[in-house]
Amino acid sequence: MNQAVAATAAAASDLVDALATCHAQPLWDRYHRVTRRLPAAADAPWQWRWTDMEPLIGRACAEVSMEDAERRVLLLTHPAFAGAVATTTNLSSGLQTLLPGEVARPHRHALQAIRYVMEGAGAVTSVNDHRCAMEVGDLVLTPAWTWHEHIHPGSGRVVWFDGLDLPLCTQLDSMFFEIATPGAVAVEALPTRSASLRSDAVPLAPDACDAALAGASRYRFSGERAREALRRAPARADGSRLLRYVDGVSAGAVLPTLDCYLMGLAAGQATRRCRSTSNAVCVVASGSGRSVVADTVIAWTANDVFTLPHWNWISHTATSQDAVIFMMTDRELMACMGYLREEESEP
Ligand code: 1HN
Repeated sequence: MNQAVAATAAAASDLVDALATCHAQPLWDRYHRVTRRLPAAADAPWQWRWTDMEPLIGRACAEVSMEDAERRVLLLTHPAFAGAVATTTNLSSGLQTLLPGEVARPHRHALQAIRYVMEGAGAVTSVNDHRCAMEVGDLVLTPAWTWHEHIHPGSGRVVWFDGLDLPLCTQLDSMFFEIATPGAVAVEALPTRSASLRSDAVPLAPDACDAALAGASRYRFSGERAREALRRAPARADGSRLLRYVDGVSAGAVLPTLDCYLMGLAAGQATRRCRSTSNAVCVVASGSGRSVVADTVIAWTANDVFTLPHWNWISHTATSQDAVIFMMTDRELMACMGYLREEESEP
């Protein structure tokens, strides 16, 4: 190093130190670290196999009573997030179980949540006192600040997938939580504002969209209707079919932060590779297959849960007939923020 360069470097470091005493930093020496050229998800794609989780659900039912648990949920927490309740960026999820006769008392929170039923029937989620039946394949919405309670007057265990925007809400420090007291007043959720269109997906409205914007029909999508709509949906160029669950009024995403889809795959035909700045958690509704996520291959079967972290090239292939995947994404959130970027590779 010549003398002039050394003097400049010393002055620069002196300036950095002086800035630091005032809790300031130079942008010029760290510009490319601050403005990265590409997203790089912290989490690798991950899978929670039903064969691993099912025995743990059995143990939780035997060892944890609803007297001791606000909710009997096994949280699916990715190791990359160091113990935080996150399944992938912006999204958390869990497997919740209710036994016959049990009640998970009413509460409400700032979190937006969805419930996708994986096993059983006969349970009910009350959303602001509107009773939504829960059977395999049903989707129930519990929008931010709606009272919700889970009860099981039926028989047999009911297991469902809980999906929430917990990492986002935590990051924004916008969490509120309340337990219901008798006479608690309910506030119905506002319709969503739709930012992102999806011309390749068939929209699936809730069970009914009544004018008063209330009632269980607004918060529930029956699995039977979804399956039927998926069968009728036109196949895309790669043979797959895509349904988008939509808000009954806006026809946009079901919730401001959670955007849900049902995808049917044609056996043996790989879907077109695509990548997106949005993240997804997938629940295998039926069948089996494999998904290639960047360099990782995930072999999946019914009730497995796996993630599609953002900005990885993704393709799915069914190895059985009737392979259907439920997907919870943050696509609408990203679109609202102006951060949604999506690409498809040539076929
Ligand atoms: C929650 O309130 C429920 O209300 C389910 O059923 C899962 C995961 C994290 C935080 C709150 C529920 C949850 C949750």
